[in-house]
Amino acid sequence: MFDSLSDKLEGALKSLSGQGKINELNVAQSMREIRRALLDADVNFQVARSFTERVREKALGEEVLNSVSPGQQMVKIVYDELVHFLGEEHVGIELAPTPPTVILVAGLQGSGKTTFCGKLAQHYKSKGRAPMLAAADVYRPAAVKQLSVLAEQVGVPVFSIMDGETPVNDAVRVAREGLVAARKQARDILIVDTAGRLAVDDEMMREVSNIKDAVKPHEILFVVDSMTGQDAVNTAVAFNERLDFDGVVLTKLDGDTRGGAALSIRTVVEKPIKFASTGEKLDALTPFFPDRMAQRILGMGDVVSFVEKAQEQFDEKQAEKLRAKMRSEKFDLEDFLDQLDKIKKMGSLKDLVGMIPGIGKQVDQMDVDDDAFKHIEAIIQSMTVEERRNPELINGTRRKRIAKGAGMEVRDVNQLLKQFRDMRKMMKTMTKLMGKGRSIDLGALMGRQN
Ligand SMILES: Nc1nc2c(ncn2[C@@H]2O[C@H](COP(=O)(O)OP(=O)(O)OP(=O)(O)O)[C@@H](O)[C@H]2O)c(=O)[nH]1
Ligand SMILES: [Mg+2]
Repeated sequence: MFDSLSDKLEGALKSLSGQGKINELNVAQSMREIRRALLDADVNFQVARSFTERVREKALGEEVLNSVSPGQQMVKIVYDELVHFLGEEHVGIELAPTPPTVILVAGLQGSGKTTFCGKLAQHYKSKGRAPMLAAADVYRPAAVKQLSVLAEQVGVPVFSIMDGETPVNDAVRVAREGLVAARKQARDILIVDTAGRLAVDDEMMREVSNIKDAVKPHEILFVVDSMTGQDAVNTAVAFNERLDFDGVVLTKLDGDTRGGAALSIRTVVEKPIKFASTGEKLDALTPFFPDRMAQRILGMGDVVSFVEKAQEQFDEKQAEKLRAKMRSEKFDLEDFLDQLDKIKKMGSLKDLVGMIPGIGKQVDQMDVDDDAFKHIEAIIQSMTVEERRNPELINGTRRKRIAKGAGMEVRDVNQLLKQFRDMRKMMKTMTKLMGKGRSIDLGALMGRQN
Protein backbone atom coordinates (compact mmCIF):
# COMPACT_ATOMS: atom_id res chain seq x y z
CA MET A 1 0.00 0.00 0.00
CA PHE A 2 1.31 3.45 -0.98
CA ASP A 3 4.74 2.01 -1.68
CA SER A 4 5.94 4.70 -4.02
CA LEU A 5 4.74 7.54 -1.79
CA SER A 6 6.40 5.90 1.21
CA ASP A 7 9.67 5.55 -0.67
CA LYS A 8 9.65 9.11 -1.87
CA LEU A 9 8.79 10.58 1.51
CA GLU A 10 11.48 8.50 3.08
CA GLY A 11 13.92 9.76 0.47
CA ALA A 12 12.94 13.37 1.11
CA LEU A 13 13.45 12.89 4.83
CA LYS A 14 16.73 11.03 4.46
CA SER A 15 18.30 14.01 2.78
CA LEU A 16 17.89 15.84 6.09
CA SER A 17 19.20 13.10 8.28
CA GLY A 18 22.87 13.84 7.73
CA GLN A 19 22.39 17.50 8.54
CA GLY A 20 23.39 18.97 11.87
CA LYS A 21 20.44 21.27 12.26
CA ILE A 22 17.16 22.13 10.66
CA ASN A 23 17.52 25.44 8.82
CA GLU A 24 15.75 27.45 6.13
CA LEU A 25 17.90 26.01 3.41
CA ASN A 26 17.66 22.29 4.04
CA VAL A 27 13.99 22.59 5.00
CA ALA A 28 13.21 24.29 1.70
CA GLN A 29 14.99 21.48 -0.09
CA SER A 30 13.09 18.70 1.66
CA MET A 31 9.80 20.59 1.30
CA ARG A 32 10.28 20.56 -2.46
CA GLU A 33 10.88 16.83 -2.35
CA ILE A 34 7.91 16.17 -0.09
CA ARG A 35 5.65 18.26 -2.30
CA ARG A 36 6.78 16.36 -5.37
CA ALA A 37 6.21 13.05 -3.59
CA LEU A 38 2.67 14.09 -2.75
CA LEU A 39 1.88 15.33 -6.24
CA ASP A 40 3.28 12.13 -7.73
CA ALA A 41 0.96 10.22 -5.43
CA ASP A 42 -1.91 12.17 -6.99
CA VAL A 43 -2.58 14.25 -3.92
CA ASN A 44 -4.72 17.28 -4.68
CA PHE A 45 -2.57 20.28 -5.61
CA GLN A 46 -3.89 22.57 -2.89
CA VAL A 47 -3.71 19.85 -0.29
CA ALA A 48 -0.08 19.17 -1.18
CA ARG A 49 0.71 22.86 -0.89
CA SER A 50 -0.94 23.34 2.45
CA PHE A 51 0.65 20.12 3.70
CA THR A 52 4.18 21.26 2.93
CA GLU A 53 3.46 24.77 4.20
CA ARG A 54 2.38 23.39 7.57
CA VAL A 55 5.37 21.08 7.77
CA ARG A 56 7.72 23.93 6.91
CA GLU A 57 6.28 26.21 9.57
CA LYS A 58 6.48 23.54 12.20
CA ALA A 59 9.99 22.54 11.25
CA LEU A 60 11.29 26.06 11.52
CA GLY A 61 9.17 27.03 14.49
CA GLU A 62 9.47 24.00 16.68
CA GLU A 63 11.95 23.85 19.47
CA VAL A 64 14.77 21.56 18.49
CA LEU A 65 14.70 18.44 20.59
CA ASN A 66 18.22 17.67 21.54
CA SER A 67 17.78 14.01 22.21
CA VAL A 68 16.87 13.23 18.60
CA SER A 69 18.42 14.14 15.29
CA PRO A 70 16.88 16.82 13.04
CA GLY A 71 16.05 14.13 10.50
CA GLN A 72 14.20 12.13 13.10
CA GLN A 73 12.34 15.18 14.30
CA MET A 74 11.32 15.97 10.74
CA VAL A 75 9.94 12.45 10.34
CA LYS A 76 7.76 13.09 13.35
CA ILE A 77 6.55 16.44 12.00
CA VAL A 78 5.63 14.88 8.66
CA TYR A 79 3.94 12.02 10.46
CA ASP A 80 1.87 14.41 12.58
CA GLU A 81 0.76 16.25 9.47
CA LEU A 82 -0.19 13.01 7.75
CA VAL A 83 -2.34 12.18 10.75
CA HIS A 84 -3.83 15.67 10.59
CA PHE A 85 -4.67 15.42 6.90
CA LEU A 86 -6.14 11.97 7.34
CA GLY A 87 -8.46 13.33 10.00
CA GLU A 88 -6.71 13.13 13.41
CA GLU A 89 -9.20 10.91 15.22
CA HIS A 90 -11.06 7.79 14.25
CA VAL A 91 -14.73 8.53 13.66
CA GLY A 92 -17.09 5.59 13.83
CA ILE A 93 -20.74 5.13 13.02
CA GLU A 94 -23.06 6.15 15.79
CA LEU A 95 -25.91 3.72 16.19
CA ALA A 96 -29.39 5.18 16.58
CA PRO A 97 -30.84 5.23 20.10
CA THR A 98 -33.98 3.62 18.70
CA PRO A 99 -33.16 0.80 16.31
CA PRO A 100 -32.94 0.07 13.50
CA THR A 101 -30.03 2.30 12.52
CA VAL A 102 -30.38 2.92 8.80
CA ILE A 103 -27.13 3.09 6.81
CA LEU A 104 -27.35 4.20 3.20
CA VAL A 105 -24.45 3.22 0.96
CA ALA A 106 -23.78 5.25 -2.20
CA GLY A 107 -21.03 5.63 -4.77
CA LEU A 108 -20.03 5.18 -8.39
CA GLN A 109 -20.36 1.93 -10.29
CA GLY A 110 -17.79 -0.66 -9.36
CA SER A 111 -16.51 1.33 -6.38
CA GLY A 112 -17.22 -1.59 -4.06
CA LYS A 113 -20.59 -0.67 -2.54
CA THR A 114 -22.18 -4.10 -2.59
CA THR A 115 -19.05 -5.80 -1.30
CA PHE A 116 -18.84 -3.18 1.44
CA CYS A 117 -22.48 -3.76 2.45
CA GLY A 118 -21.65 -7.43 2.99
CA LYS A 119 -18.51 -6.58 4.94
CA LEU A 120 -20.33 -4.08 7.11
CA ALA A 121 -23.03 -6.63 7.88
CA GLN A 122 -20.30 -9.06 8.87
CA HIS A 123 -18.61 -6.38 10.97
CA TYR A 124 -21.79 -5.75 12.95
CA LYS A 125 -22.76 -9.36 13.19
CA SER A 126 -19.43 -10.21 14.73
CA LYS A 127 -20.17 -7.54 17.32
CA GLY A 128 -23.38 -9.25 18.28
CA ARG A 129 -25.67 -6.99 16.26
CA ALA A 130 -28.52 -8.11 14.01
CA PRO A 131 -28.06 -6.38 10.65
CA MET A 132 -30.26 -6.72 7.58
CA LEU A 133 -29.40 -5.85 4.00
CA ALA A 134 -31.72 -4.12 1.53
CA ALA A 135 -31.16 -4.54 -2.22
CA ALA A 136 -32.03 -1.12 -3.59
CA ASP A 137 -29.91 -1.62 -6.71
CA VAL A 138 -32.89 -2.61 -8.81
CA TYR A 139 -31.47 -2.35 -12.29
CA ARG A 140 -29.73 -5.68 -12.63
CA PRO A 141 -30.93 -9.05 -11.34
CA ALA A 142 -27.26 -9.83 -10.81
CA ALA A 143 -26.98 -7.01 -8.28
CA VAL A 144 -29.66 -8.50 -6.05
CA LYS A 145 -28.11 -11.91 -6.49
CA GLN A 146 -24.68 -10.61 -5.49
CA LEU A 147 -26.05 -9.06 -2.31
CA SER A 148 -28.02 -12.22 -1.48
CA VAL A 149 -24.92 -14.37 -1.85
CA LEU A 150 -23.02 -12.09 0.51
CA ALA A 151 -25.93 -12.05 2.97
CA GLU A 152 -25.96 -15.82 2.99
CA GLN A 153 -22.23 -15.99 3.61
CA VAL A 154 -22.56 -13.63 6.53
CA GLY A 155 -25.75 -15.28 7.75
CA VAL A 156 -28.04 -12.24 7.71
CA PRO A 157 -31.39 -11.65 5.94
CA VAL A 158 -31.64 -9.62 2.75
CA PHE A 159 -34.68 -7.63 1.70
CA SER A 160 -35.63 -7.33 -1.97
CA ILE A 161 -38.81 -6.99 -4.03
CA MET A 162 -38.85 -9.32 -7.01
CA ASP A 163 -41.17 -9.90 -9.90
CA GLY A 164 -40.14 -13.45 -10.69
CA GLU A 165 -36.45 -13.20 -11.55
CA THR A 166 -36.49 -9.45 -12.08
CA PRO A 167 -36.19 -6.84 -9.34
CA VAL A 168 -39.14 -4.45 -9.20
CA ASN A 169 -37.93 -1.11 -10.52
CA ASP A 170 -38.47 0.99 -7.42
CA ALA A 171 -35.44 1.61 -5.26
CA VAL A 172 -37.28 3.92 -2.86
CA ARG A 173 -39.91 1.28 -2.23
CA VAL A 174 -37.22 -1.32 -1.46
CA ALA A 175 -35.67 0.99 1.09
CA ARG A 176 -38.98 1.96 2.67
CA GLU A 177 -40.37 -1.56 2.88
CA GLY A 178 -36.98 -2.86 3.90
CA LEU A 179 -37.14 -0.59 6.91
CA VAL A 180 -40.58 -1.89 7.83
CA ALA A 181 -39.33 -5.47 7.48
CA ALA A 182 -36.28 -4.73 9.62
CA ARG A 183 -38.48 -3.34 12.38
CA LYS A 184 -40.80 -6.32 12.20
CA GLN A 185 -37.95 -8.79 12.35
CA ALA A 186 -36.25 -6.87 15.17
CA ARG A 187 -33.12 -6.26 13.11
CA ASP A 188 -31.19 -3.39 14.70
CA ILE A 189 -29.27 -2.22 11.63
CA LEU A 190 -30.48 -1.82 8.06
CA ILE A 191 -27.83 -1.46 5.37
CA VAL A 192 -29.18 -0.18 2.04
CA ASP A 193 -27.16 -1.00 -1.09
CA THR A 194 -27.80 1.31 -4.04
CA ALA A 195 -27.08 1.38 -7.78
CA GLY A 196 -24.01 3.14 -9.08
CA ARG A 197 -23.37 4.87 -12.39
CA LEU A 198 -20.17 5.18 -14.36
CA ALA A 199 -19.98 8.89 -13.65
CA VAL A 200 -21.86 11.34 -11.49
CA ASP A 201 -25.22 11.73 -13.18
CA ASP A 202 -28.36 13.44 -12.19
CA GLU A 203 -30.64 10.45 -12.31
CA MET A 204 -28.51 8.43 -9.90
CA MET A 205 -28.21 11.37 -7.55
CA ARG A 206 -31.94 11.94 -7.64
CA GLU A 207 -32.62 8.32 -6.83
CA VAL A 208 -30.26 8.25 -3.86
CA SER A 209 -31.67 11.57 -2.64
CA ASN A 210 -35.17 10.15 -2.86
CA ILE A 211 -34.12 7.14 -0.80
CA LYS A 212 -32.57 9.53 1.68
CA ASP A 213 -35.81 11.50 1.96
CA ALA A 214 -37.90 8.35 2.26
CA VAL A 215 -36.05 6.52 5.01
CA LYS A 216 -34.07 9.31 6.68
CA PRO A 217 -30.89 7.29 7.13
CA HIS A 218 -28.86 7.85 10.29
CA GLU A 219 -25.73 7.43 8.30
CA ILE A 220 -24.91 7.96 4.64
CA LEU A 221 -21.63 6.44 3.55
CA PHE A 222 -19.92 7.37 0.33
CA VAL A 223 -17.89 4.49 -1.09
CA VAL A 224 -14.95 5.37 -3.28
CA ASP A 225 -12.29 3.40 -5.10
CA SER A 226 -8.96 4.71 -3.83
CA MET A 227 -7.28 3.71 -7.09
CA THR A 228 -9.06 6.54 -8.89
CA GLY A 229 -6.96 9.26 -7.26
CA GLN A 230 -8.04 12.82 -8.09
CA ASP A 231 -11.27 11.57 -9.63
CA ALA A 232 -12.20 10.09 -6.29
CA VAL A 233 -11.94 13.53 -4.76
CA ASN A 234 -14.05 15.15 -7.47
CA THR A 235 -16.73 12.48 -7.17
CA ALA A 236 -16.73 12.87 -3.40
CA VAL A 237 -17.32 16.60 -3.77
CA ALA A 238 -20.25 16.00 -6.14
CA PHE A 239 -21.86 13.37 -3.92
CA ASN A 240 -21.40 15.47 -0.85
CA GLU A 241 -23.04 18.52 -2.41
CA ARG A 242 -26.04 16.44 -3.22
CA LEU A 243 -26.26 14.06 -0.28
CA ASP A 244 -24.32 15.71 2.53
CA PHE A 245 -22.97 12.30 3.50
CA ASP A 246 -21.54 11.42 6.90
CA GLY A 247 -18.46 9.47 6.04
CA VAL A 248 -16.23 7.99 3.39
CA VAL A 249 -15.35 4.36 2.77
CA LEU A 250 -12.07 3.95 0.92
CA THR A 251 -11.92 0.70 -1.02
CA LYS A 252 -9.22 -1.22 -2.84
CA LEU A 253 -6.44 -0.02 -0.60
CA ASP A 254 -4.90 -3.43 -1.22
CA GLY A 255 -4.19 -2.49 -4.82
CA ASP A 256 -1.34 -0.31 -6.01
CA THR A 257 -3.13 2.90 -5.14
CA ARG A 258 -0.86 5.90 -4.94
CA GLY A 259 -2.56 7.32 -1.90
CA GLY A 260 -3.76 10.62 -3.36
CA ALA A 261 -7.43 9.96 -2.61
CA ALA A 262 -6.76 8.95 0.96
CA LEU A 263 -4.73 12.05 1.65
CA SER A 264 -6.90 14.60 -0.13
CA ILE A 265 -10.48 13.56 0.47
CA ARG A 266 -10.71 14.44 4.12
CA THR A 267 -9.36 17.94 3.63
CA VAL A 268 -11.30 18.71 0.47
CA VAL A 269 -14.67 17.32 1.55
CA GLU A 270 -14.31 17.80 5.30
CA LYS A 271 -15.94 14.47 6.05
CA PRO A 272 -14.17 11.68 7.92
CA ILE A 273 -12.94 8.50 6.34
CA LYS A 274 -14.67 5.84 8.42
CA PHE A 275 -13.68 2.53 6.90
CA ALA A 276 -10.91 1.17 4.73
CA SER A 277 -11.43 -1.85 2.57
CA THR A 278 -8.43 -3.94 1.64
CA GLY A 279 -9.64 -6.90 -0.36
CA GLU A 280 -12.53 -8.79 -1.84
CA LYS A 281 -13.11 -11.10 1.11
CA LEU A 282 -15.71 -10.36 3.75
CA ASP A 283 -13.24 -9.78 6.52
CA ALA A 284 -11.14 -7.31 4.52
CA LEU A 285 -12.59 -4.26 6.22
CA THR A 286 -11.03 -2.11 8.92
CA PRO A 287 -12.28 0.92 10.77
CA PHE A 288 -10.13 3.81 9.60
CA PHE A 289 -7.58 5.19 12.05
CA PRO A 290 -5.63 8.21 10.78
CA ASP A 291 -2.58 7.45 12.93
CA ARG A 292 -2.29 3.86 11.78
CA MET A 293 -2.66 4.91 8.17
CA ALA A 294 -0.01 7.60 8.58
CA GLN A 295 2.35 5.01 9.99
CA ARG A 296 1.79 2.82 6.99
CA ILE A 297 2.31 5.67 4.56
CA LEU A 298 5.48 6.85 6.19
CA GLY A 299 6.77 3.38 6.88
CA MET A 300 9.02 4.80 9.57
CA GLY A 301 6.97 3.91 12.60
CA ASP A 302 10.05 3.09 14.61
CA VAL A 303 11.46 6.59 14.24
CA VAL A 304 8.12 8.16 15.06
CA SER A 305 7.71 6.26 18.29
CA PHE A 306 11.32 6.92 19.16
CA VAL A 307 10.77 10.67 18.87
CA GLU A 308 7.48 10.44 20.73
CA LYS A 309 9.13 8.67 23.61
CA ALA A 310 11.96 11.17 23.63
CA GLN A 311 9.43 13.99 23.67
CA GLU A 312 7.68 12.41 26.62
CA GLN A 313 10.79 11.81 28.64
CA PHE A 314 13.00 14.77 27.99
CA ASP A 315 12.13 18.10 29.33
CA GLU A 316 14.22 20.60 27.41
CA LYS A 317 14.76 22.90 30.40
CA GLN A 318 16.04 20.04 32.46
CA ALA A 319 18.20 18.96 29.58
CA GLU A 320 19.78 22.41 29.39
CA LYS A 321 20.57 22.29 33.12
CA LEU A 322 22.09 18.90 32.60
CA ARG A 323 24.23 20.14 29.75
CA ALA A 324 25.48 22.98 31.92
CA LYS A 325 26.42 20.47 34.58
CA MET A 326 28.19 18.31 32.05
CA ARG A 327 30.15 21.25 30.76
CA SER A 328 31.37 22.17 34.19
CA GLU A 329 32.06 18.61 35.28
CA LYS A 330 29.35 18.94 37.94
CA PHE A 331 27.41 16.03 36.52
CA ASP A 332 27.20 13.63 39.44
CA LEU A 333 26.01 10.12 40.13
CA GLU A 334 22.55 11.42 41.11
CA ASP A 335 22.16 12.92 37.65
CA PHE A 336 23.48 9.74 36.20
CA LEU A 337 20.91 7.66 38.07
CA ASP A 338 18.20 10.02 36.92
CA GLN A 339 19.27 9.65 33.30
CA LEU A 340 19.34 5.88 33.62
CA ASP A 341 15.82 6.03 34.95
CA LYS A 342 14.65 8.10 31.98
CA ILE A 343 16.26 5.78 29.51
CA LYS A 344 14.63 2.84 31.25
CA LYS A 345 11.23 4.51 31.09
CA MET A 346 11.61 4.79 27.33
CA GLY A 347 11.51 1.02 27.12
CA SER A 348 13.94 -1.81 27.28
CA LEU A 349 17.40 -1.00 26.09
CA LYS A 350 17.02 -3.52 23.35
CA ASP A 351 13.83 -1.90 22.09
CA LEU A 352 15.47 1.48 22.13
CA VAL A 353 18.50 0.34 20.22
CA GLY A 354 16.16 -1.37 17.78
CA MET A 355 14.45 1.93 17.07
CA ILE A 356 17.60 3.58 15.87
CA PRO A 357 17.11 3.85 12.12
CA GLY A 358 19.18 1.36 10.22
CA ILE A 359 19.49 -1.05 13.12
CA GLY A 360 16.00 -2.49 13.30
CA LYS A 361 15.97 -6.23 13.31
CA GLN A 362 19.70 -6.62 13.70
CA VAL A 363 19.17 -5.88 17.36
CA ASP A 364 18.04 -9.45 17.83
CA GLN A 365 21.53 -10.65 17.15
CA MET A 366 23.11 -8.01 19.32
CA ASP A 367 24.09 -8.47 22.89
CA VAL A 368 22.15 -5.69 24.55
CA ASP A 369 22.00 -6.31 28.23
CA ASP A 370 19.23 -4.68 30.22
CA ASP A 371 20.78 -6.11 33.35
CA ALA A 372 23.85 -3.96 32.90
CA PHE A 373 21.68 -1.09 34.08
CA LYS A 374 20.51 -2.94 37.15
CA HIS A 375 24.04 -3.48 38.44
CA ILE A 376 24.98 0.14 37.96
CA GLU A 377 21.79 1.23 39.66
CA ALA A 378 22.29 -1.11 42.57
CA ILE A 379 25.75 0.27 43.20
CA ILE A 380 24.70 3.90 42.99
CA GLN A 381 21.70 3.23 45.17
CA SER A 382 23.78 1.84 47.98
CA MET A 383 25.74 5.08 48.18
CA THR A 384 24.67 7.96 50.37
CA VAL A 385 23.33 11.08 48.67
CA GLU A 386 26.47 12.90 49.71
CA GLU A 387 28.59 10.24 48.03
CA ARG A 388 26.56 10.40 44.87
CA ARG A 389 27.14 14.11 44.66
CA ASN A 390 30.85 13.81 45.44
CA PRO A 391 32.07 10.41 44.33
CA GLU A 392 35.65 11.55 45.08
CA LEU A 393 34.83 11.20 48.78
CA ILE A 394 34.32 7.45 48.57
CA ASN A 395 37.23 5.72 50.29
CA GLY A 396 38.27 2.10 50.53
CA THR A 397 36.06 1.19 53.50
CA ARG A 398 33.03 2.80 51.94
CA ARG A 399 33.68 0.98 48.68
CA LYS A 400 33.52 -2.30 50.52
CA ARG A 401 30.25 -1.35 52.21
CA ILE A 402 28.74 -0.13 48.96
CA ALA A 403 29.72 -3.33 47.16
CA LYS A 404 28.21 -5.40 49.95
CA GLY A 405 25.00 -3.36 49.91
CA ALA A 406 24.65 -3.83 46.18
CA GLY A 407 25.54 -7.51 46.27
CA MET A 408 28.56 -6.84 44.08
CA GLU A 409 32.34 -7.02 44.35
CA VAL A 410 34.58 -4.13 45.33
CA ARG A 411 36.15 -4.23 41.91
CA ASP A 412 32.71 -3.59 40.36
CA VAL A 413 32.41 -0.46 42.45
CA ASN A 414 35.94 0.58 41.52
CA GLN A 415 35.21 0.00 37.90
CA LEU A 416 32.00 2.03 37.99
CA LEU A 417 33.71 4.94 39.72
CA LYS A 418 36.53 4.89 37.22
CA GLN A 419 34.14 4.71 34.31
CA PHE A 420 32.16 7.56 35.74
CA ARG A 421 35.27 9.71 36.08
CA ASP A 422 36.24 8.98 32.48
CA MET A 423 32.74 9.60 31.29
CA ARG A 424 32.54 12.92 33.03
CA LYS A 425 35.73 14.05 31.36
CA MET A 426 34.48 12.90 28.03
CA MET A 427 31.16 14.64 28.52
CA LYS A 428 32.89 17.88 29.27
CA THR A 429 34.92 17.66 26.10
CA MET A 430 31.97 16.61 24.04
CA THR A 431 29.56 19.23 25.27
CA LYS A 432 32.20 21.84 24.56
CA LEU A 433 32.78 20.43 21.11
CA MET A 434 29.14 20.29 20.26
CA GLY A 435 28.18 23.62 21.74
CA LYS A 436 24.63 24.14 22.82
CA GLY A 437 22.98 22.37 19.95
CA ARG A 438 23.05 18.71 20.77
CA SER A 439 23.17 16.57 23.86
CA ILE A 440 25.11 13.50 24.68
CA ASP A 441 23.84 10.15 23.63
CA LEU A 442 24.11 8.50 27.03
CA GLY A 443 23.26 5.09 25.73
CA ALA A 444 26.06 5.15 23.22
CA LEU A 445 28.47 6.50 25.81
CA MET A 446 27.69 3.72 28.19
CA GLY A 447 28.02 1.17 25.46
CA ARG A 448 31.50 2.38 24.82
CA GLN A 449 32.38 2.29 28.48
CA ASN A 450 31.35 -1.30 28.96
N1 LIG B 1 -9.11 -5.78 -4.37
C1 LIG B 1 -10.26 -5.31 -3.93
N2 LIG B 1 -11.36 -5.50 -4.63
C2 LIG B 1 -12.52 -5.00 -4.18
C3 LIG B 1 -12.60 -4.30 -2.95
N3 LIG B 1 -13.88 -3.94 -2.76
C4 LIG B 1 -14.56 -4.40 -3.83
N4 LIG B 1 -13.76 -5.05 -4.68
C5 LIG B 1 -14.08 -5.66 -5.97
O1 LIG B 1 -14.49 -4.65 -6.85
C6 LIG B 1 -15.51 -5.12 -7.72
C7 LIG B 1 -16.74 -4.23 -7.62
O2 LIG B 1 -17.29 -4.36 -6.33
P1 LIG B 1 -18.82 -4.20 -6.02
O3 LIG B 1 -19.00 -4.35 -4.59
O4 LIG B 1 -19.63 -5.08 -6.91
O5 LIG B 1 -19.02 -2.70 -6.47
P2 LIG B 1 -20.36 -1.86 -6.56
O6 LIG B 1 -20.01 -0.48 -6.16
O7 LIG B 1 -21.43 -2.52 -5.82
O8 LIG B 1 -20.64 -1.88 -8.11
P3 LIG B 1 -22.03 -1.62 -8.85
O9 LIG B 1 -23.07 -2.32 -8.08
O10 LIG B 1 -21.83 -2.14 -10.21
O11 LIG B 1 -22.23 -0.13 -8.85
C8 LIG B 1 -15.78 -6.55 -7.31
O12 LIG B 1 -15.07 -7.40 -8.14
C9 LIG B 1 -15.24 -6.62 -5.89
O13 LIG B 1 -14.82 -7.92 -5.55
C10 LIG B 1 -11.38 -4.10 -2.21
O14 LIG B 1 -11.34 -3.49 -1.15
N5 LIG B 1 -10.25 -4.63 -2.74
MG1 LIG C 1 -23.30 -3.14 -6.35
